Amino acid sequence: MNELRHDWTRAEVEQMLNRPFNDLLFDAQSVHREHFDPNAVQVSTLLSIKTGACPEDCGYCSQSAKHDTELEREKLLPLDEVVEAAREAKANGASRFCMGAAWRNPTDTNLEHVIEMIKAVRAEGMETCVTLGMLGEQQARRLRDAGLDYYNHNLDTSPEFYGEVITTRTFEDRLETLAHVRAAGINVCSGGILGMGEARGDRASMLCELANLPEHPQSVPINMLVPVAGTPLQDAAELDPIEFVRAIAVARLMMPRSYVRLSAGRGGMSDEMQALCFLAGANSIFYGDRLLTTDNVEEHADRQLFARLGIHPDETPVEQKTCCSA
Ligand code: SAM
Ligand code: DTB
Ligand code: SF4
Repeated sequence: MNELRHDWTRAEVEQMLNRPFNDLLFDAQSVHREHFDPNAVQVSTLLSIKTGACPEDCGYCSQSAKHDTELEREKLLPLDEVVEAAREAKANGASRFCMGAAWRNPTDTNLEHVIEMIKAVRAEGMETCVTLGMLGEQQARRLRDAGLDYYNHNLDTSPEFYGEVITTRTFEDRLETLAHVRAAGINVCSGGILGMGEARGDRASMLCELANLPEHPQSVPINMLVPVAGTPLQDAAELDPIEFVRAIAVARLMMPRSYVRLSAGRGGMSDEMQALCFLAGANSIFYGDRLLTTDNVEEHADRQLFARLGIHPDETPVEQKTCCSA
């Protein structure tokens, strides 16, 4: 199980998801400890730098202009507010600062502003990640030249289920953006959302797509749907937590050297479920009271959870995580 594979079939991944839970978790934890400190969790903090009024129609999202949510739109934040938020995140123990903008894609002028933010946040001694929507080849290179560490762009779900959730851009569009990011030499952060009404086979298929990319994404965020009132998915049936843990374990087995992030949706998870996710190989979280537009777990609760589990924040510098491993 040590080799990095890029030739998974949906059927074999489904079989992995179907395994007896104890066998699956044992193997995932064993593989996890071959590659990582089992008690270290990477800590990232999110900031929405441009909020709402997005032209895309992603069925889960509070920020789509096509859904009638209560969200207040906000223009691109001024640089000083971003730097202040990054300083606070660092003081609270985060090592990576992730900035998200509700765009279909950034204009070149947008990109100029974001580049200023990336440089300023890096100057504070933090790793940087941005998620700005679709990206052209040249734009990816400009971000690389600015020193960007990670670009987040999720596949979100399986190619088969995708059309049920998003119609304004295709699964292939997403693969193309990821190719541009990879070609520029920026670390890829890509994962998806579970609990949108997809079948187990769709979870298998999404994991297959992620692991069969030419390089495994260095960071794989697995979000549990945060149901937002006014979105088409507001009433989606809750996913069995055990199914979610299974998907984390299989992600760990398929992408043994990637950081698997227990992402949005932790607010709806018990401490015990999160502990199972860490046991299954999750080793990154979003920390801070807010995600982009919705509430996250409160910081004091996360500190308590880390203390109860004997987990410490991961401090590996980005240089040691980049390239060559995937
Ligand atoms: N607009 C950019 C884009 O879509 O590429 C970046 C921001 S978008 C909010 C980033 C990711 O957050 C989405 O791809 C999705 O996976 C996740 N996300 C958004 N809303 C969510 C929700 N309600 N629950 C869980 N995950 C969510
Ligand atoms: C990711 O996979 N999850 C983060 C980040 N990448 C940008 C976003 C989660 C958003 C949750 C809903 C919200 O707060 O708007
Ligand atoms: Fe826009 Fe991103 Fe939300 Fe989709 S997920 S509606 S692209 S902000």
